[in-house]
Amino acid sequence: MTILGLVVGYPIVGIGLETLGKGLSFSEMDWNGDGHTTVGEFFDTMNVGVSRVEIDGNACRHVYAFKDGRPVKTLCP
Ligand SMILES: [Ca+2]
Repeated sequence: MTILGLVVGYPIVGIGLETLGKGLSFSEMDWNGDGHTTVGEFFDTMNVGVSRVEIDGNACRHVYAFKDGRPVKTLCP
C-alpha cells in the first residue's frame, strides 16, 4: 500500500467502522453481557438501531432490534 493509500484509506475505514458501530463503544456492544465484546457481537450491531431518549433529565440512548423493534438495552450516562 502506498502512502497515499494509507492517507486516503484510513479515514474511510474509520468512518465505516464508526457507522457500523452506531456510536456505541466496544463495551456497549457486549450483547450477551459476559464482559467481552467479540467480533461477532460487533457485527451484530448491524441488527440494532439506536435512538436518543431523555430519561429523568438524562440524555440516554435506546437500543432496539431492527427485526421486531423490541428494546435490547437502554444506555444512560
Ligand atoms: Ca459478549
